[in-house]
Amino acid sequence: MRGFNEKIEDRSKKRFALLVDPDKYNDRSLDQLIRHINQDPPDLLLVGGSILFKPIDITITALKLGTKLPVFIFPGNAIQLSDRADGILFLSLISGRNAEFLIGNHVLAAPHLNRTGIEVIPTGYMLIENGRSTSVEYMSNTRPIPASKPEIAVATAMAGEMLGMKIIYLEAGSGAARPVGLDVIRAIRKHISLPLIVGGGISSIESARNVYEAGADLIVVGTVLENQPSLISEFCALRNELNR
Ligand code: 1GP
Repeated sequence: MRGFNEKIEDRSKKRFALLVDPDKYNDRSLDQLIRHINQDPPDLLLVGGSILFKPIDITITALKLGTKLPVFIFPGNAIQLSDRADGILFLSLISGRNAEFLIGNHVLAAPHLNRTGIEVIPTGYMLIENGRSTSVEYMSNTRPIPASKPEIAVATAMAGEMLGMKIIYLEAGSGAARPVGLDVIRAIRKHISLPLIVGGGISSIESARNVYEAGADLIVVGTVLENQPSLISEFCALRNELNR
């Protein structure tokens, strides 16, 4: 499936991705999630997390069998690989200065990805400060970009675009108290032409609307749907409304 890249490059539409952290679901809750997904489908499914106790293969297989959506790996590190996925967001943590997350994990993963042939999407991944420490920050041993310095975020996103990234992903951190600041999203939107993904801390329809209106092409929602999967249809309704 080569769908995701074409879809995401079509910036005329707003999109909604659901992030599934395999550790947060058991067989029963995953079945329930799949039922909600099929009632009102998001545009794609992402699977991964900063640290995982369960192999991602099992969750990816269940999502592939239970839904018709593209499933992409959202890897926390180079061991989160699976040939059952349609593709992978090949995240380079360009907001940080840790070579392992800029290129080291990619070198480890490249032979495996080459063998499996799944779609690889070069993604400039930027962690934006959010008032408290996040799993990404700790696990990647990097510092986020200060929320009060949109100019640093803009320059980082510009550099990502110049380096050939296909997407920029602005991350507040999973379960963040609030999403990436709207001023940061707006400033980046003004200066780059790549598709913009925004995730972390989007926990209400209102915050999703604000993030879309600030310039996000695709929003990623995970944590809030773990306990309230029925909200999927509300996020879909918002996306549909904005695409009308
Ligand atoms: C995390 O951006 C994703 O990497 C989603 O965040 O779990 O807070 O929705 P939430």
